[in-house]
Amino acid sequence: GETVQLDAGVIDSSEEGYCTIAGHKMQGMTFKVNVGDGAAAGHDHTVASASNPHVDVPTAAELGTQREGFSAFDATLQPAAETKTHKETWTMTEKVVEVAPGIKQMRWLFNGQAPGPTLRGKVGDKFEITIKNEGSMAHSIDFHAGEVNPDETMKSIRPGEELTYKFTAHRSGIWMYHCSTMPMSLHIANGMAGNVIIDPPNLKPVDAEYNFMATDVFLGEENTGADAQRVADGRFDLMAFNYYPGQYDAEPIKAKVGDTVRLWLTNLGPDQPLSFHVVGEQFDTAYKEGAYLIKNEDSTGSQALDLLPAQGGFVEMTFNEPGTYSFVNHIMTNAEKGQHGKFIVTE
Ligand SMILES: [Cu+2]
Repeated sequence: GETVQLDAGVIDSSEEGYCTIAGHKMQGMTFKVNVGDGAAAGHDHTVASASNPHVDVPTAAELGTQREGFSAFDATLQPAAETKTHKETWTMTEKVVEVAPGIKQMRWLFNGQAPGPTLRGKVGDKFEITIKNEGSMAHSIDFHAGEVNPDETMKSIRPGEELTYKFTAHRSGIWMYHCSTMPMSLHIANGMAGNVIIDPPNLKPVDAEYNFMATDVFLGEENTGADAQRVADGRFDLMAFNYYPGQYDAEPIKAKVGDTVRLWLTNLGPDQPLSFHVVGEQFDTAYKEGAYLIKNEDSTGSQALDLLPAQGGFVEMTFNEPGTYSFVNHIMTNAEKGQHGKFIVTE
């Protein structure tokens, strides 16, 4: 609420000014003093996000704004199918879709979606997934949930060709899969990854299960997709759960007081770490890479589950009071880039 006045004396050449509080200059709190022959100076919209040469990157305030017609990726997870052999056929395609508010670009897709379809089964189940390349470039697949000879099963498949990838789930856990055609970082960044859940024994019943995959978002040209050089340099523009920044702020997930929920998490990367936290909650059960960190057996709790790219786990918690509970990557700058969402809990 205060005002100060600065006497800068006579300014006889053009110069720039900015807020000296850390980070404010980067956020665009700058001005120019143009000294010339009296002609009006042009506007300068230079802000941090303009460092992407292709698009204006949405700001934290623009991400997650609720708007007409928006539909978030459905994070609801269904129980494992009652079958011992899971047979599916997936296409591999490329398609222009909205990847952030107001931004469309090419995505590379398993079965028309990013993240790709989730597979769920039990230890001992067999999986036979046929992938048909209906795209314009070579793709492939690598399921971490199985042990196979990579030379044959993970080979690149040319457009018009197909391959059936067979594996048996010998161990439980939540496993990443991804296109393994080079550069893998670019195929994953453009949408070609997902997860396979092999239920650990004796999972307790819960009121709802959700599936959140952490993903780095790279922007680029509409007709090509993520800027390959920026991906190679690790210069991500936004961050997301399930490939779209802020989508569960735009369309929050609903729950009831007393609900116990299980949140399955994988970090698809390609590069950034995840520290998953729910504001106002504590996890009474946390499972990471095949082991329980805590198991709702005494009064211990957990505040954040850390997952590096390709790691997975789950957390469980109970909503005891109505309210708005945000879930975030507690690497806060990544939350502010869109790795953030909300549960709205009502009576
Ligand atoms: Cu691919």
